[in-house]
Amino acid sequence: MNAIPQAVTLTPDRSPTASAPRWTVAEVEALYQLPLMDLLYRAQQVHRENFNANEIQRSTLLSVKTGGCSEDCGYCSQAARYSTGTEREALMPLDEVIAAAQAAKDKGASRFCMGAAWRGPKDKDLAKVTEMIRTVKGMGLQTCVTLGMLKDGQADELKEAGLDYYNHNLDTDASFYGQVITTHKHADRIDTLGQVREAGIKVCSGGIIGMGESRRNRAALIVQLANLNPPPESVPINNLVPIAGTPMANVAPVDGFEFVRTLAAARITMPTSFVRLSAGRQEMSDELQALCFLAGANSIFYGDKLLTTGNPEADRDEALFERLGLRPI
Ligand code: SAM
Ligand code: DTB
Ligand code: SF4
Repeated sequence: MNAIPQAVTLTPDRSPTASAPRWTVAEVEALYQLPLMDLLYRAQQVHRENFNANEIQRSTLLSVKTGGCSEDCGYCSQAARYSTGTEREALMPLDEVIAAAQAAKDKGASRFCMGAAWRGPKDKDLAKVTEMIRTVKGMGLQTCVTLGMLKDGQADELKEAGLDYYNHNLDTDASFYGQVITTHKHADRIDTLGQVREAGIKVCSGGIIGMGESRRNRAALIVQLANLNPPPESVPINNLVPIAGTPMANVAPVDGFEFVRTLAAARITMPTSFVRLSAGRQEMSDELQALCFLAGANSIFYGDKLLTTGNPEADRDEALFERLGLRPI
């Protein structure tokens, strides 16, 4: 077998006695620079050491509070300041959440993720969300919420309600962040992740590819995620869904293989995390999705809608799983 070219050490010491492994941007850029076949081979090795490579986790999303957000995230259909056509809606009543969660469970999802277009939750809103979490958890689904930045004590309330995962994405490299979002900082996002971790909730955090960032920015995002101690249990990698009316409506799409490389880099640097092939899947061919799974993605959003944009129909995903011999977990 040919050795994989290694300009630099590609795997830091991850033995139990080693201090927390730290990846450098140079090391992750070196992964990106590998010939694709070598990179995929390496990602598969790491994947198979830690997971059954034929199993995929499925989470279903529901937007429980859509639109009207105060923040200026340049990619987002829900930011009030951009004319995207997304209507502002009130927090969804509990019975509608229950109906959606039941439908997701019936379709075979293992986790139900509820998203709200907030900078962060107000205490009176949080009380309603904790009720949703308690109810969905009681239906036998894992729970995840994404509510924006948390204030002191809010993570404990979520934990107490039975929350399994909190999603809060770093979104992009700290040095590119200011070109995407100005109304809050990358450091604010790290702070919220710390509060989530401290409360004993599992962390779901990833980012978006295709916002005009460089490969170095992509490598730096992966490093910032992988060097969280511990790394997030769940890492959603989104391919930008361009939204008319936002500043990113016309950004040139990233090459599909570059997206695959990003998933492989996430897999290699975060060996035991679930890496989720997230937004942008509807625009991908079945073959590109299969390459993403080969690169180590082992989770998807399942159901015909993300928050405000489309996702492949559950039946199309079922058929793809069948054709690839993939099993849900
Ligand atoms: N307001 C909360 C927040 O910002 O954390 C939760 C909802 S926000 C919509 C959740 C994540 O969805 C964002 O952090 C971003 O990574 C992803 N996202 C939003 N719009 C997207 C788009 N057009 N394309 C790809 N990913 C997107
Ligand atoms: C994540 O990383 N991606 C999901 C979820 N976490 C909340 C959201 C994707 C949103 C895509 C654009 C939309 O549907 O509005
Ligand atoms: Fe608001 Fe979240 Fe959209 Fe940013 S990503 S505008 S915080 S809903």
